[in-house]
Amino acid sequence: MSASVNQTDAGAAAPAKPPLEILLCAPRGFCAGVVRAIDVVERALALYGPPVYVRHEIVHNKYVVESLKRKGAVFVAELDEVPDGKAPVIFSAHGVAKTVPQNAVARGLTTIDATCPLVTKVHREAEIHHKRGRHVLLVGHSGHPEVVGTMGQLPKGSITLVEDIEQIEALEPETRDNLAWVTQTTLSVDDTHHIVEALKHKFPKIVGPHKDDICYATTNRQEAVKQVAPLVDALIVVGSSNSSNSQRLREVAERVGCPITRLVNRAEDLDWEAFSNIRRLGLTAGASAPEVLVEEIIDAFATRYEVTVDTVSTTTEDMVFPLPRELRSEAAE
Ligand code: 10D
Ligand code: SF4
Repeated sequence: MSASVNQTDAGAAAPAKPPLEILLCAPRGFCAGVVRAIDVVERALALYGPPVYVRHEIVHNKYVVESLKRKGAVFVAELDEVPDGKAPVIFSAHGVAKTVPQNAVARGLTTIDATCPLVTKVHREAEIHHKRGRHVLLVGHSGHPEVVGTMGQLPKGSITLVEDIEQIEALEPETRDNLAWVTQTTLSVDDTHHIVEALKHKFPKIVGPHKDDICYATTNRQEAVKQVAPLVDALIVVGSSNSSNSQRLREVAERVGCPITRLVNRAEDLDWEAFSNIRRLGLTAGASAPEVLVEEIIDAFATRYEVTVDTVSTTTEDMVFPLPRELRSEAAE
């Protein structure tokens, strides 16, 4: 009797995986403000011991927030959820209205401010305009915590939110001659340019920053996506859905004509159907998304494709922000 072997199982090579070229955008992922904000929570945990309270997600990333929760951070929406006592409360990277630290101090709470210095810079700009008697127009997205924080630097009625170009036509501030504009830091560079041009056209005497208040990280990540998106069949942005800068990256890719664009938290959120016929994939990450999640996405594609990875770099970054004084090692010792 001849030995029978199942020819399909033994000897046959696994079906070849289709090739996939991944173009990694650089810069991508963590910015200096996010690194600093996460460090603030970790150092506060080391210094005070858990729990430390954090008002609002320290940065808009689910993975980051969950990891810090496991280390003892307690995230709250408002100060009234923080119990009286010695545990500190940290303000998120997006910044807070003036009333927030005032209320915390009135309650005797220990506060640590993780607001990104580039957001604080916008707060100070708004304040200076107000002191010089100017009404301020803030270009930004309604309800975003950074917008709430910036508006909350000035007394009610001294600052008006401008969300889009359509709104400008109907805009009738009390004064036309004494106006200033500032912006949220994580907007679309192109949309903001058009909005600011329209403001200058309608109010020729309006004053503002040299270009805008969009930060270096937002600008650089959008520029890298602009370079990569026209070259690929699909582009994935790693980031959470409430992250403004991450949403803008997906939008930029879509606007330059990339046929498939997705904002995903993690590999488990990929809808594989959408990526079934692609040969080239663009990959980037929002300013609050950790690199480990980019690697996770690459690994997930590597189980289905023969993956090669190339980086397209449009600029390099070396920005570092020092920790708040009270957490620097010399102060902590
Ligand atoms: O939503 P977002 O882009 O403003 O914030 P995210 O936490 O995703 O990224 C960091 C940006 C900050 C803190 C705003 F400047
Ligand atoms: Fe700061 Fe820009 Fe990062 Fe926001 S995105 S935390 S403004 S560096």
